[in-house]
Amino acid sequence: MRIAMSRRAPTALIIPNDVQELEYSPPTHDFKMVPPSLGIDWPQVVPDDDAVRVAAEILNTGEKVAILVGQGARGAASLVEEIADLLGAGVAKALLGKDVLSDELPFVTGSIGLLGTRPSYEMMRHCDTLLTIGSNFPYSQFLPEPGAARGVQIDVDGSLIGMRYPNEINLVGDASRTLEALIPLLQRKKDRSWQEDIESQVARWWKVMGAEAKVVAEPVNPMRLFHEFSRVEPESAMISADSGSAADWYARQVRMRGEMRGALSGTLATMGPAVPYAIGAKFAHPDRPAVAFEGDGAMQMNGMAELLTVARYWRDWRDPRLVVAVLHNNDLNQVTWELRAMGGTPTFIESQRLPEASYADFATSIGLRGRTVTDPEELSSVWTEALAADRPCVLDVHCNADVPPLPPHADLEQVMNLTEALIKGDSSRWGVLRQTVKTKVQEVLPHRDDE
Ligand SMILES: Cc1ncc(C[n+]2csc(CCOP(=O)(O)OP(=O)(O)O)c2C)c(N)n1
Ligand SMILES: [Mg+2]
Repeated sequence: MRIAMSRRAPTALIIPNDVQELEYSPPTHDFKMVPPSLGIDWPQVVPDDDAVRVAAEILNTGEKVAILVGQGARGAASLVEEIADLLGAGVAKALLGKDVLSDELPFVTGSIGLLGTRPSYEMMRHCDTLLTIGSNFPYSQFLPEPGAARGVQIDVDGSLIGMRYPNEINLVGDASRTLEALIPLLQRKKDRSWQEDIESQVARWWKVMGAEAKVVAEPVNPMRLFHEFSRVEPESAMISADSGSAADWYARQVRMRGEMRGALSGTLATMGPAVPYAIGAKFAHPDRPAVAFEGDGAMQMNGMAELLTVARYWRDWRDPRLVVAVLHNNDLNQVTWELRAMGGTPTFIESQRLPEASYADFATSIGLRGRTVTDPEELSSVWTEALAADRPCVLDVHCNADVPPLPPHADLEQVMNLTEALIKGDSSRWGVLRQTVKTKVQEVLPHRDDE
C-alpha cells in the first residue's frame, strides 16, 4: 500500500510495509527542523612556519632519531619513508597503523608495545629524538623515558597532541602537509650507523619470528598459521584480527606489504569484530580478498552467526575470497595468559574453557568451504588452496594453547609472575613451561636466512 505521510500528526497512523516505498518529498522548513547541509570541505591544517623551523632544528640536531607512526600517517607513507631516510631513522608502527608502511622496508621495526617487536623496544630505549606522526599510542612505558629524548609530534587533532610524551614542539597539522613543510628544512644525516644498526636488528628479528613459528607445539603452533600466511599473502589482502591471541600473532608475525590493509579493534579491544570487519571490507572492495583471524571464543560469540551473513552475500562479490582462520584452542586464551602474566593467577578452567564445536563443519553446512587443520606441515598448501577457492572458506586450525605471547622484552617481573602462577598449580604448567623455554630460546640461537 502506498500512502503519503504528512509531517503533521496523522489522525490514524498507517505504517507502510516498507519505508523505502514511500513517495519522496523534499524536506521543507519547519520549527525545530533544519534542512541538511549539502557538503563539507575539510580544511588542510598546516602548522605555522616558525613551529616547523623549531621542529626541523630538533630533528637536525638529533643523532639517533626514532619515528613512531599511527593510523593518522596513512596517506603520508612516501613522505614518512623520505623523512626516515633523511634522518637515518627507524620507524615503529602503532597497531592501528600497521598497514601504514610496508614491513619490507628494512628500517621499519614493526609493531610497538606489549604486542610489539624487540627492535621497536630497543629503538625507543636508545634514541635521542622521537618524532611521532599521527599516533596517540598510549603505552608510554614503551616510549623513551621522559627527558631522555627530544620530542616532536605531528597530529591533526590539537585536543590529543602531546598527551603521551613531553614533546618540545607539537605541530598541529595534517601529516602529509606538515611533512611537506618540514622535509625541505632537513639535512640528510651523514652518519648512517644508527639506522644500519636498526636494520640489522630488524633482519634478525624476522628470522627469530620464523624460528618461533616453527617451534613444535602440538597440534599446531598458532604462530605458524600467521607465518605461513605471510609467505603467500596477496598484496591486496584486507586483514582483520580479533581481540584474542590472534592480535598478538597478527602484530608480530604478519608482514605488511604492497597495498595490504589491516584492522582490529585497536582502542576498545572488543572481541568479535574480525568477521564483521572482513564482511565490511568485502562490501567496500569486492575485488580484493579478505582474511579474518579469530579465536574460537569470538567465533562462538558472534563469528559463526556472521558466517551466515557471508553465506548470504558472497555471490555478490566480484572476488569471492574471504578466509576466516579460526584459532581453535578451546580456551579464552588471551585472558588465560593475562591472568598468568599480570596477576600471577593460574588458569581458572571453569571460566576459560570453551565447548567443542567444528567450525569447518559449520562452514560446509551453510555452503562455504571448510577445512580442519591439525598438521602444521599442511598450512602452506591449506593457505594456497583457501586463497584460490571459488568461495569463502573457514580454516579450523587446532592450536596449542600453551604457546606464550611473550612481550618483546619479557622482563623479570613478568617471568616471575608466570613462574608463581605455575607453582600455584596451573593445570597447563608443564606445557606452558616447555613452550615458553622453546620459544624464548629462539632469540639466542643462530638462524639461517630461509627461516
Ligand atoms: C566483548 C569482550 N568480552 C571479553 C573480552 C575480554 N577478552 C579479551 S580476549 C578474550 C579471550 C578471547 O578468546 P578467543 O576468542 O577464544 O581467542 P584466543 O585468545 O583463545 O585465541 C577475552 C575474554 C573482550 N575483550 N571483549
Ligand atoms: Mg580461544
